Amino acid sequence: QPFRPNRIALLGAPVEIGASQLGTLMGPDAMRTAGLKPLLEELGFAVEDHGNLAPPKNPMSHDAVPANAKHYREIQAYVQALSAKAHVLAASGALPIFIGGDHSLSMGSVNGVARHWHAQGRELFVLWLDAHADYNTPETTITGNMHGMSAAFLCGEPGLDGLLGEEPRASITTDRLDLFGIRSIDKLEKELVKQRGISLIDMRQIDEFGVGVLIRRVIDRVKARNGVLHVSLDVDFLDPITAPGVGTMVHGGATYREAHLIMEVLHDSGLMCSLDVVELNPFLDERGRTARVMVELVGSLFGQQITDRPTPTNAIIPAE
Ligand code: EXY
Ligand code: MN
Ligand code: MN
Ligand code: MN
Repeated sequence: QPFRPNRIALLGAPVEIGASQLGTLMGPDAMRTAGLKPLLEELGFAVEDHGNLAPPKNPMSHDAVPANAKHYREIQAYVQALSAKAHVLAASGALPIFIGGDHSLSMGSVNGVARHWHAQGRELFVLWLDAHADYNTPETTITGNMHGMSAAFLCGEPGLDGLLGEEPRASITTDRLDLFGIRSIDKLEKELVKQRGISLIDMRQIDEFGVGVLIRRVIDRVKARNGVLHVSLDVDFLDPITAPGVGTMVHGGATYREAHLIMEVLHDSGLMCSLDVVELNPFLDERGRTARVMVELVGSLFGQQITDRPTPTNAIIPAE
């Protein structure tokens, strides 16, 4: 059954050390400046802004620092605090929007949300809208940047086993992750994704079949298992022409309309239970243009539209 709360909980997670290029620290406030809260209120939601998460200075940690995971201790503090907070927000019945901050934050946000929904007996699926698979582990990574390891961690891959400390690890199974918009993947990462049989939609499939057909397939899979959907939206999913304010630019991304269509169809589905908007880097942005685009996309995800929907489900969808 659809999940349509009328309350939204905003939480900034201004982490930037999971990436090489600093600046996502300013992401949450840029989204606020771009008018996120009033736009959601205009759409009829009660919006609680919980400010920006400040992680504890010295986290409880008994594990050894793994090799090839840069700034592990600081990210560990963030992820543990964020997982706990995400669990509380999800349990409050509001729809949490986690504003980054680099993509390492999703190891905390998704874990906390998954803990809540799995306790409700619902399977949490994750739609990873990104130019990258973020499926590296400390063993496979080339850069050591933890924002490239988030999806792998969430699927229970080894190498960061002590990251959550006392926080229970609510891994999702690999058949509940949809990598969507991929156009940059590392050699070992690609082998691991293939070996796990993870659903990966790359830009070529988007060009050949169109996002409308492909996003409906993701929705049908979630619906078929009465699941709920966490959307993890990385700014670099979009083409750099549309979204230049990002540290890991890759040419040939989703157009402004392709991104909006995905949001609009997701809105119609009523499956979304939580959202990350990550990797917005105001330091690299052009007069707030990217922050504004991301706020507009969130508007489409929460029901901003010209004519009432949903499109009749008899829309033509090719066989699997
Ligand atoms: N695959 C590269 C790495 O692991 O460092 C690039 C990852 C970019 C991650 C950004 C958040 O999507
Ligand atoms: Mn990412
Ligand atoms: Mn990315
Ligand atoms: Mn295209």
